[in-house]
Amino acid sequence: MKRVSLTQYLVEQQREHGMIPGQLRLLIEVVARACKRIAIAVNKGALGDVLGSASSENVQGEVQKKLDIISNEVLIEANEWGGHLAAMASEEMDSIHVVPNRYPQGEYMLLFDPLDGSSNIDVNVSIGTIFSVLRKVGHTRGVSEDDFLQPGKHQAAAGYCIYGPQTQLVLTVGNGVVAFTLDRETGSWVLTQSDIRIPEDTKEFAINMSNMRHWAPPMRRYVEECLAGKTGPRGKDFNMRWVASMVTDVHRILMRGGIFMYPWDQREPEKPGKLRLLYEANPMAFLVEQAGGAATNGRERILDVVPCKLHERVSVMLGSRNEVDRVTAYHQQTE
Ligand code: AHM
Ligand code: MG
Repeated sequence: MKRVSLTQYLVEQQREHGMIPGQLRLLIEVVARACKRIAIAVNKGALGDVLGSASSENVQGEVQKKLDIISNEVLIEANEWGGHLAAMASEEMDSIHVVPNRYPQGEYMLLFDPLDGSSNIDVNVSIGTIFSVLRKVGHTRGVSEDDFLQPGKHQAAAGYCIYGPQTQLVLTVGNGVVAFTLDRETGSWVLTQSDIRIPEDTKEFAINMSNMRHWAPPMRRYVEECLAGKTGPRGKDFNMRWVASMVTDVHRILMRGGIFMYPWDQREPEKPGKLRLLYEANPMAFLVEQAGGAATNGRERILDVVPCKLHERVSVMLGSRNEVDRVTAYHQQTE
């Protein structure tokens, strides 16, 4: 089998489709390299003294795990000197990290959740790094938080790295979705899947069912109909999966279809949902759409949502198109 490396894939995309300017190619390669370092730390586990909590909280008031902090630092250190970035934003940082003056400023902005699914770190279940790339618009000098508040449809690239039985990088530059597997012996990312497609129909849903009594009526209706099985209105039996690592749950959907939902919950009525728009929902929505699926917040396409703040939250419904359309229609009917 001819092995295609990440570098070769990016060079060919640049040559054949003009999709990837040089700075963006460098950016993606640097992120992939940083993910390799995170994978090494994740794999060491207790042997590397990386498990457990640090004694700090992030801006969302969540206790940070040691690996959350390590992964955040790895991504920042790897990315700040290359000249491809103007600034970075992360789930683990209150405000943006502007590239220091001693380095040249590039035209891109990188957003990430350095280690998503933190609750799974200490129990040895798959976790991941999610990233999104935006271009700085306008030619004004400097960069501010406002530059990051762009709808997801403007992303130049997005992807995630999953630290599971295999370490894989799943990527879109707006020309379909591809996956690379890390070859540990050679240290290189090898293309293992191209043109990933999500089937339009599915019999599998993913949601944290323990919150069912707190959901809005359209959400309960959708899941109750799935649970009713063959003799219910859907006329088929559904299976359920919930890893509680968004990267892992979305990866499963990209590999074999399904619908993933993290809806609004009446316990915190002012919050639209748990997941963050800019570095969780947007990159996943871009990947899912590029694979032929759909992604909404129950009312509108996630990629159309115009953010008001950096750590904005959003309801998420994504995956197989016909199921996402159905649950979105249920929400729209009650407006
Ligand atoms: P995190 O960014 O703090 O890890 O939280 C996000 C995670 C997602 O990966 C996952 O889909 C969700 O939280 C799980 O939530 P719950 O614990 O309510 O099932
Ligand atoms: Mg997260």
